[in-house]
Amino acid sequence: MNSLLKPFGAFLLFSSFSFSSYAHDFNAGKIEVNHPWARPTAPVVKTAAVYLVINNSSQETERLLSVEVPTTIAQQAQIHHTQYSQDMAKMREVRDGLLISAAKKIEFTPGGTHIMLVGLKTPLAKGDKFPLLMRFEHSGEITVEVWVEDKPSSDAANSHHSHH
Ligand SMILES: [Cu+2]
Repeated sequence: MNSLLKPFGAFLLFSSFSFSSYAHDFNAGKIEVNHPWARPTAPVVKTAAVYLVINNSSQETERLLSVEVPTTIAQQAQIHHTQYSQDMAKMREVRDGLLISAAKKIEFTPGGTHIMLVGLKTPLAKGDKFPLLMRFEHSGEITVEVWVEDKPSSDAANSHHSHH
C-alpha cells in the first residue's frame, strides 16, 4: 500500500500538466506507453481488461514485471495472454513478466495480451479515467492513465503509427 502512494501522487501531478494535450502517451526513458484504454463494464461483471501499446525504443530487452491499480478500482491487476485451442479461448496469467524485445513494440488488444482487472470494485463507465502503475525491469515505474471508452479513439490509431 505504501508503495502505491508515491507513484499515484506523482501521477496526479503529471496529469494536471497533460490536460491540454491531445496525446495520451506516457514514457519513462526509452519506454513509451500509448493510449491505455478499457471498455465500460456491466454492473454484475467483476473483471475488466485494459489495452495499450508498449514501445521499447532501447537497445535492450525490457520486461514488464507487474501492474497495479488503486484498490478502489479493483483488488488486483494481472498481465494475461490469451491462448486458443480448438474453439476455446483461454486466458493465462503471465507470472514471469512480459518481455519486450529491443526496438520492438507490443500491442495489448482484445483477444490478445491484456491487463486483467480482477475483483472490480465499481463498474467502469464511459468517460472514467483511472491510474495504472506499470513496473519495468530497467525503466522502473510508469503510471499511466486508463481511459474508459467503447473503442480506442482515432488518437490511439494514430499514435500506433506516428511513433517510431
Ligand atoms: Cu484476462
